[in-house]
Amino acid sequence: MRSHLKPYGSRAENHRNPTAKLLLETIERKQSNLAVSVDVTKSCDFLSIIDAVGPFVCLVKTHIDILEDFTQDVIFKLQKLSVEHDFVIFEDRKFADIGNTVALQYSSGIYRIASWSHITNAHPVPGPSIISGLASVGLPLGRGLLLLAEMSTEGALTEGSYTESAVRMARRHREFVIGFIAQRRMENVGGSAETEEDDFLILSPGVGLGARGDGMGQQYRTPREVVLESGCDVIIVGRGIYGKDLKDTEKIRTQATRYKEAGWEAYQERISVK
Ligand code: S5P
Repeated sequence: MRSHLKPYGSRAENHRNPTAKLLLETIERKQSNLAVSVDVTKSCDFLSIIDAVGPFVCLVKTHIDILEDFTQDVIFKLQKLSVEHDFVIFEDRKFADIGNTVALQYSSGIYRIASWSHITNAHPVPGPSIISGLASVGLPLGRGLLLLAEMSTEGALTEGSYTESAVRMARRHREFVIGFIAQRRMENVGGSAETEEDDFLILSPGVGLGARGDGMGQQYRTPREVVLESGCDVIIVGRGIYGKDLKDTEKIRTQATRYKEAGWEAYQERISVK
C-alpha cells in the first residue's frame, strides 16, 4: 500500500531516524497534522502565539533570526512549551552553503540551532555535501533534515530535474533526511518505484483557508488540496492562523482549531480511500 494511505502511527515503524518517528507519533497522539509557522519579530508575541496554538499542533516552525529581541531565554521557554504541549520544533533555517559552513551555522553562532531544534531544512542546491555537513552535527543528536524539493512561491525554480536530483540525494541519506518541503508526494519522482523504505515525510507550506496568495509571491492551497489531493503529511500555516492581531489569543486558538480540523478531516478521508 502506498505509504501515505496508511495511518501516521503505523508509518513510524518504517523510520530509523528518531525525529521522524517522534513527529509521526506526535501527529497520531494529538490527532493533528497541523504545523504553525510563527513568523513574528517580538519574543513575547512569539511565545504567546506558541502557547496558544500548542495544544492543537504537532509541530512549531520557527525563523529564530526574525526575532529582534532574541536571548537564550527564548530557547529555554520554547523548549519548555514543546514539552508542556507535546510538539516538535522545526527551525526553518534553509541552509544553502558548503558542508563546512553549514555545519558551523547549524552548531554555532548565537542560535546554536542543532542544540534545540528537532528538525531543520536545507536547499539541495550545493549538492550532497550539504547533507553530510549538516549530518556531522545533527545525526549524533538524533536530529532530522528536510530538503526543499519544491517551493510554494510563484515562479519557483524548484522543478523538473532539480526536484528529481533532490529526491535522489535524499534517498542516499535516509538516516538523516526524513522528508521534504514540497507541494506533493515524492515517491515517484527521480526514477524509483515506491517502496516501504521510501516513506518520506512531506511538509507543505502555502496553506490557507482564505486568500489564494499574499501579494508577495506566496500561493495558498486549502488543507484538503494539500493533504487529500496532493498526499502531503503536514500542513504548515503561518498568517492564516495569527493574522495581523498577534495579541488576540482567542482568535488564534479558534483559527488553529479550524485548521487542525480541516487537516485531520482531509487525512481521514485520504486513509479511508482504498
Ligand atoms: O516553499 C516554501 C517553503 C517554506 S519553509 N514556502 C514557504 O512559505 N515556506 C515557509 O512557510 C515561509 O518561510 C513561512 O515561514 C511559512 C509560510 O507562512 P504563511 O504566513 O504564508 O503561511
